[in-house]
Amino acid sequence: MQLRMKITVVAAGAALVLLGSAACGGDSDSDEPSANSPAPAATQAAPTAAPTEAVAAKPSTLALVGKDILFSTDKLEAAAGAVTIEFDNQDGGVPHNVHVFKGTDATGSSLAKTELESGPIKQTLQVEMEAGNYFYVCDAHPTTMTGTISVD
Ligand SMILES: [Cu+2]
Repeated sequence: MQLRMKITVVAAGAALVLLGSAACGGDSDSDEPSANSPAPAATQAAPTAAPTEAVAAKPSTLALVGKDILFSTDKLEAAAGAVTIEFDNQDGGVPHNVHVFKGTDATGSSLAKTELESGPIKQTLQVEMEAGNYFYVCDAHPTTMTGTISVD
């Protein structure tokens, strides 16, 4: 019983001290050269960069350019699912299209194609693709304008 009373008294005293310092802290604080104190951040070590490289997600939209009677690439990669091929035929007066087949050549089943149209023109082709390999070709230039799409 006595101990508890003593603790209560000490606590009350501490509260008074806190109140007193708060009351006195008003104007005198402005004289402190707090702006000159060193910034603690300067001494902190730079965080080490995580060495793990994030695996880039395969795109679902593929850009393909037709120029000088060539495709801009003969290898594309896409994520399985709905794939959009944005074909930009930059050859003025030259007809191109994009024709997609299952497999690695035009002997597979035809999945989708754009119409043969003279450039400059932009065409969009949407194809539902499961994981696997696909082949694309321009029907007007099947010997020079071909490529494969790897989907997973
Ligand atoms: Cu072509």
